[in-house]
Amino acid sequence: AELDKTAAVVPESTALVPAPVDIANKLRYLFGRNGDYTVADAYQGTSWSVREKLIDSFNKTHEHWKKEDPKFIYYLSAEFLMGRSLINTVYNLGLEGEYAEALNQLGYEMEKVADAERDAALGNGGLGRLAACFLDSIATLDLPGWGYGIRYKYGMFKQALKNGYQVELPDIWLTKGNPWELRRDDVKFEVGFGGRVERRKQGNKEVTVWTPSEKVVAQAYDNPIPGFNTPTTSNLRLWDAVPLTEFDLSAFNAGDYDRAMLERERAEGISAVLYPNDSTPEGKELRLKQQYFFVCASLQDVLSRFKAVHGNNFDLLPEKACFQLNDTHPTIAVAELMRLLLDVEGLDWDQVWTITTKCLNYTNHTVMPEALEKWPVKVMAKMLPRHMEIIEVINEGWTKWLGGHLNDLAPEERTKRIAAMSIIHENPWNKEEMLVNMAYLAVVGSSAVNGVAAIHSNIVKDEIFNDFYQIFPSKFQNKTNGVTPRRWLAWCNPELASLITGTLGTSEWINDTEKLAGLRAYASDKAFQAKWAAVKKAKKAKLAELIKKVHGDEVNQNALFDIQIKRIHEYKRQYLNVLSIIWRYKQLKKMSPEERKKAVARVCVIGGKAASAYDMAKRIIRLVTAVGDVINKDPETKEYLRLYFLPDYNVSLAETIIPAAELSQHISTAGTEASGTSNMKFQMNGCLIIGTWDGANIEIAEETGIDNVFVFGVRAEEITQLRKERKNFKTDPRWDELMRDIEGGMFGDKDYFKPLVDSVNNMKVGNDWFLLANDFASYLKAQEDVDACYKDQSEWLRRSIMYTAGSGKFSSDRTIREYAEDIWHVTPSRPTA
Ligand code: GLG
Repeated sequence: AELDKTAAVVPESTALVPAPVDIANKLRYLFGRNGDYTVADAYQGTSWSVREKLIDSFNKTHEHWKKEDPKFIYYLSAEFLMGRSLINTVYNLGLEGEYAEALNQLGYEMEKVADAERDAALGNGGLGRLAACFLDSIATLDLPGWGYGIRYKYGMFKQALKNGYQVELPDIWLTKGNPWELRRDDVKFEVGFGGRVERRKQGNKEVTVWTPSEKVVAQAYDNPIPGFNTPTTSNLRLWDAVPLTEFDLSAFNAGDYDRAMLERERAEGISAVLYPNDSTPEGKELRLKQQYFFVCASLQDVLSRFKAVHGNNFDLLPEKACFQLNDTHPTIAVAELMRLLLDVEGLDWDQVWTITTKCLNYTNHTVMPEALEKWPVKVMAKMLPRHMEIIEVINEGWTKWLGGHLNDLAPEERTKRIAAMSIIHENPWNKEEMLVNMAYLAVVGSSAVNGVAAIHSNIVKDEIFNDFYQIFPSKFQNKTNGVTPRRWLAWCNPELASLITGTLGTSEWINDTEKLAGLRAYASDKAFQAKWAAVKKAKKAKLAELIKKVHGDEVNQNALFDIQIKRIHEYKRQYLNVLSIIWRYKQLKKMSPEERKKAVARVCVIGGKAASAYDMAKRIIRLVTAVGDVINKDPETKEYLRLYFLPDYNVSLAETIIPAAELSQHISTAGTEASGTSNMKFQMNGCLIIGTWDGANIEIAEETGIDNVFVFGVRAEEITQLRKERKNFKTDPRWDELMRDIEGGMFGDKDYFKPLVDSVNNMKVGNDWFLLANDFASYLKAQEDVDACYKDQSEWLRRSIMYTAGSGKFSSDRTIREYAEDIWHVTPSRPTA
């Protein structure tokens, strides 16, 4: 008999079940719980309930895109630092009222429940968080686009303090299940490594066959990304590495159980851990393996969808797909797309090169020379023999073309220039070794290359890739970073958001941050300033609560909350901040009790992780905690100055700290911080900035009004010269005094701090590469200006309002619109609600 199919039709959505009932249902049937819930249960029940609404929206969006077949942008990134999802999903989908009410009925508060979620920390810092903000904007702007990356089993390590030193603990984030992902058992691809390459005759054609010696399977997991104020829900597809067959039966039959298990471990090892290094790449083979693993799976996935619609009409590919390489990590995509089209699809070299370069674009995120990845030819030839061949052919063509193009140059000069621009070159430290320069491969293989702030993009053009820029000036662009105003203002600071909405008479600023400029009209309005101050006060109370929880100390909530949170790195100069805190402490000590009462009180907070192998950064953390131990206990001064290191800085901690900050520090040596993105988050939340003329600080100052920002220090153009002259630089007597204090053991741990002192003070050892001494005096002066301004609360509040008002440019919606128009050429495609 005919089956009655109508019986199996799913209703439009699960919206018909009231949320409290649905949450209880989820807890009963997914977790076997009947009442008596913990907060963790409430989180699980709520998330699994919200997940269904998210999937409804996801399915609708993808049905729509399938029908429309628009051009897609694929954001290839080794890192996506997503943080928590519950609040973001509920708010982006507009379900906050319904779920807050549901939780209330069950006896819970949304904020507490949300706190039970673990961060998805599949990224190190700015680069990974930028990718996450970009996905939010891509979905919000209805752009057909996906992220592609790796589903690390262990994300960024958890940082704990032991006696003031950093210790790293594994981030076991998936043990309680992950309601925000969807395993796609029907989406998996084989990825090979090693083996040999042969030419075979096929009819009258010669074909290349790569037979890998090792194969694993990439298993897809989809992470739906809800846009705000739109029915669009996009996708982040992450790959998990699994063995080819659950058990290698031949091994198993032979009784070789161990071998089968080893096979499994080796496969799973590929997606096991995120490399915890910021900026500097870890030159390990496993890292190259990870890069190839996710790039190979992602490209196969895109091509298989393309072929299902367009067959073998690959000339159409650049009109249907483009890829953004997030730093050099996914650069092997140049060779992999070539390989798939040449060897698997059988196209010709010239056609394939044209298609490949039309599809790919590259973003550079750092000027740190050690972060421009280079892989030894030997390593690449062994792991990816076919790719190495392809890169050699690309390079032959490239250098030959260069020879012709540069034929005005004198022969000797020309040879030199070609060698300098060759994708494959000698290792300058080891002439025996040849390297593949991934950044050069990315530049040659892409349509567009961009930096992430105006100053950085100029450095990209004028320094890092200047030879290339001279030949292809139009390839180079700037795309100043941005951050999502949803997570970083509206959702993490609802009090400020509602004040803004009430004042502007509309919440449209959440989608159109340029509207925040309307706040300028209120900047000097005393009544408005009072409301603004009240919000900041409430947020400061929350941070004070957190400090109490972590350190057990009550802090003066009327003090200026002064924050520096970011990865610990010498170029970011947390050390300089600590020096100024020590100086402040010493001045307070010299004052009479009466004088002290007139001083501006400060609560200083520093947070950030040091790469596990970055010795100097770990010493900096210890210096922070050691100085804090002395200052925070001093009965004479502790009302006026505190210093706390907040461990395990991550996305959700940032969501608590940033709204509470009054002053934030972005004090990298000019020309070293490509952009910075936390500076934008602080700005949105009305936090004043003390900073160098570096990265996006410059554009932030321009938008806020330069006089409202505490700018100090030397300029990027001066750095090279100052470095040459640093040996003869006459240091400030205050600097000398502080060096003697640390060296003399004022904060204990003398020997441990010696290398730190030497790195900036002993010209035979560290050379003070990041020029702390050069900026020291002007930094102290800027800090005095901060104090003076804080004493005039009305002026301080005026500036604070001007920051938020000037933050419109730094929405990632603006950034993504620029990418979409200037680089990707993708246009919005919105499903009907
Ligand atoms: C980099 C840079 C940051 C930049 C971020 C995003 O160090 O200055 O803001 O990328 O472009 N490696 C990074 O985190």
